[in-house]
Amino acid sequence: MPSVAELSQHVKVLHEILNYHNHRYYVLDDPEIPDNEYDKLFRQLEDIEKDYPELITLDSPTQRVGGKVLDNFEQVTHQMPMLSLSNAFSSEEIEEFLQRIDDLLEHNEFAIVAEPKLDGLAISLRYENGLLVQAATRGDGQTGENVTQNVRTIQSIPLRLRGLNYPKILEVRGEVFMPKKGFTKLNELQINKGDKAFANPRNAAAGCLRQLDSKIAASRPLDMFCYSIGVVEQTHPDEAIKDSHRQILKQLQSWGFAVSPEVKRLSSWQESIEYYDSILARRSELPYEIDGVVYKVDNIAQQGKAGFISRAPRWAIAHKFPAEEVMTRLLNIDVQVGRTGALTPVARLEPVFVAGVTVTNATLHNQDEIDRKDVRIADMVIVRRAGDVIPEVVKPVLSERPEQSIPYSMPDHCPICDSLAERINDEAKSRCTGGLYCPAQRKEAIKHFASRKAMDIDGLGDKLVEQLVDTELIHDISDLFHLNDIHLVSMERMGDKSAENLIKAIEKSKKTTLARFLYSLGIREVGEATALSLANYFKTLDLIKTSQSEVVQEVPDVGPVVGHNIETFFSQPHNEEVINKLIASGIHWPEIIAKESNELPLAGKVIVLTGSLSLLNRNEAKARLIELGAKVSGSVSKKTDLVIAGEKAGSKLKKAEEFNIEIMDEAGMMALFESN
Ligand code: D41
Repeated sequence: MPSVAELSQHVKVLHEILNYHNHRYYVLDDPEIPDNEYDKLFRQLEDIEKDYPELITLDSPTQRVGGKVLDNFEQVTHQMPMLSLSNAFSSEEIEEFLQRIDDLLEHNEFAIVAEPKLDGLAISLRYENGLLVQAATRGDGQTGENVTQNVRTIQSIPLRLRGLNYPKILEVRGEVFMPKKGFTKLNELQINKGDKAFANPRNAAAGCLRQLDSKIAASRPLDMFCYSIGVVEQTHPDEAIKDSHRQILKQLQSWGFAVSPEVKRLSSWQESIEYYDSILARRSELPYEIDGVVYKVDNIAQQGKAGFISRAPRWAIAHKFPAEEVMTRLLNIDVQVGRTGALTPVARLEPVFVAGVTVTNATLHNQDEIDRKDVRIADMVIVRRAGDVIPEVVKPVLSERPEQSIPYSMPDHCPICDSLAERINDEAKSRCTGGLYCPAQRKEAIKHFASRKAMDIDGLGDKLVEQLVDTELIHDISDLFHLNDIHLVSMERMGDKSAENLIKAIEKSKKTTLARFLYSLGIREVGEATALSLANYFKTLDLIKTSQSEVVQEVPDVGPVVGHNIETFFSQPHNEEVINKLIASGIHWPEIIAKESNELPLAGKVIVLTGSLSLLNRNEAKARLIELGAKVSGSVSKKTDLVIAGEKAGSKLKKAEEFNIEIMDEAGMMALFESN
């Protein structure tokens, strides 16, 4: 056990750290560490203060809710303070919350209303005689900043209340936020201008509200959902303001405010947990960032009965989601070599739990990205994983940067084969120039060749390919067909049975299609769809091999780059040799019978694909339609014969309806492919 003197020292250190981050977060709008890291430190201090109340000082960060206000904006004292929300991090804490309310309300029945917790900024709007006269940030709850000019530019906020039955004075409270799409666009603009990107939509929204030039603020996509009211002065006593939270929200909507579409009435703990789970499951689909859900007692009289503790109502609580941003150590940067020689820097991280999974690696993309973020080996970094998105390193925490740290540079030689690595034609990535001399590139080429959509060799996993190349049992893809079970059983984790199965799978893969074979060769930019178009157009490998780029470009969807790649690939003697060996070992495919184009089932039909498909990707669908004789067009016109509409189809589908064009869903398209 530490002594009280030691604890007192520790409390001082915590004050300093928390004050530093508080200032970054509240005053500068530029937090350095994720909220949950801050919360952890804050809880640590709270815990000590709970056990040793004598250590609580007036300047403790726990004794104030919020921070100082910058003096570039006029200060506004809230006539009615803006309360804060207590947080819960588990379903048990929600159970306790509901139990507490049940006690406070003396076991009378009560309803709970749930809504998502938007990750934006709380704000108060003041309307006098129906006109917006002032908008103020929450600040510390007592005093905020006058941001009226900027708020007036938010389209979803009424400058005059709709209808007539509004009070003489009305304060509306809610959350200002930046939708995800607008955020992405804004950051693209920032980067193109050479300005710093915002770390997340919340910071971007804060930056906009704090913008001294309201013209700049006007160009930025802010939005607001309202969730409560402050001061209300009635004109007539019979205009009674509504007596439940839900009625207030309805009333606010009628006055022209946006309210979350996810608001829901709940009647049990079970239902609140279901609500939490369902919103969490949809988190990444929602067009704005949320960091939890909020539960509130619906009835206003019951809210009054439950009362407050310090500055937070006892009738409301936020159930927070697991953090999407966490802090961890960047242990090292490894460089991976891809099939085409592209070098990709990969961050090796101290394992960290983020948004529900443990993350140990994150791509750093390329040198420019590393420079832009200035991430260095041994930095503490912020790692973000939103929804199913691949984890990414957001930025380093500069105040924790080790001394003597140096900027990171990608190696100028391939880390695997030591060939020169070059950046050509403004490409973002540098490439190993070793070609098939480079074992890494060969391994990737073989993995690609064997993959499901290529030759589909079952049982030839990545680890096995690596062993086979490392032990020099195989050198290129053609050697796969000379493997025997004696070779195979000498590999790690390879028994007689699996060796036998693999040999069978290799044998079976020899019977393939021209499209698969072309795809499996790994020609740059020749994906499945292009391979299928090439096969259907030329029908024989010989024709493809001998065609010049200009001829290849006659194939639908083949441009000069792909044309060039194909011509160059087949002009290399090494590739010619490998292909000959493959054919000699028995790879074959059925002849593609040349159908007269007007005999094809979709001959001459103009088809438009729209919306998102779930069973095929867009290019595959397109290639198969073309194969059946259709012309695939990008826009709907009177000449369109058929529109295939996937999920969330928008304006093209509408236009098709207007023009009375035949519409088919994805299932219909699949049935069409099936029957042909
Ligand atoms: O979406 C939110 N961030 C949100 C914040 C919400 N949906 N409801 C809230 N309700 C309140 C009370 C219960 C105090 C009226 C809040 C906040 N407060 C809040 N936001 C920032 C501090 C407090």
